[in-house]
Amino acid sequence: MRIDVLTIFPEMFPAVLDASMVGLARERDLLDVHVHNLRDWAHDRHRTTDDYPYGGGPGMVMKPEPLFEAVDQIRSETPVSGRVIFFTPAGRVLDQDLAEELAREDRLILVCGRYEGFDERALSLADLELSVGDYVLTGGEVPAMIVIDVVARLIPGVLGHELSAVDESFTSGLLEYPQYTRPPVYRGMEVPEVLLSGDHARIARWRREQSIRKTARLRPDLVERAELTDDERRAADQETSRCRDHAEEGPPDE
Ligand code: 4GY
Repeated sequence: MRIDVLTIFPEMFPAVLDASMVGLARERDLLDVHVHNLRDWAHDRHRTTDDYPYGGGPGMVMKPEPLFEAVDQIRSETPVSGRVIFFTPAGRVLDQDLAEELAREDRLILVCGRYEGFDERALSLADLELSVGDYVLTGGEVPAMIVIDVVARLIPGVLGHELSAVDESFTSGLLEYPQYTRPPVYRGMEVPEVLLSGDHARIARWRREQSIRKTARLRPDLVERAELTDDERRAADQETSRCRDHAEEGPPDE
């Protein structure tokens, strides 16, 4: 996959691109990332990419011309034009399903804004307006890094992908079960006996149940959409109502 990034802060990217699985995917030529400085498409000697908002108001707005010209040129560099993504809190919220869809693309063009936002006309360049969550950041660079990170680990051939992808689809839409490593007892806290038993069928059943209960407790919204058997659904409902009861009971008296 090829990813192009358009930003006025290209220096923010090397640490994320060089480390860990993203670095490995690039070393193995499974991922090719090009970071471009939007100021290279500015029209004046100060390399200006922002301007005052029409109608007044605080802050500055990203000028449309450098964005249009940069996207046009970057798109023309390869035969596949690629999906253009603008980062904004007003966009579709990223989740694992959308990440898997993006990981199947040959090419992505990630556009990072700054200041108070984009000239509305520039947004017509976007195939997708994307949000990484319901909060406001200072720019689209961290969201772009999130997209690079989330797709890198889904590209087939990136270390560990095959194995963990199987596990993820198995637990489809549930939180991960609790994990333990040595030592078997730490500060009085014991590793659950089942994990030391060597009984793989029992371990698999325990992990599945833990995933369901944990998800019901912490993310009841995810349990509603998860694929569960009738028995599992009952266990989840039991856990959800148990938590609700505790919440309604309020803090314990003295
Ligand atoms: N949340 N998800 C987000 C964001 C900052 C002004 C446009 C988000 O994706 N982007 O908060 N972005 C703004 C800052 C220009 C981007």
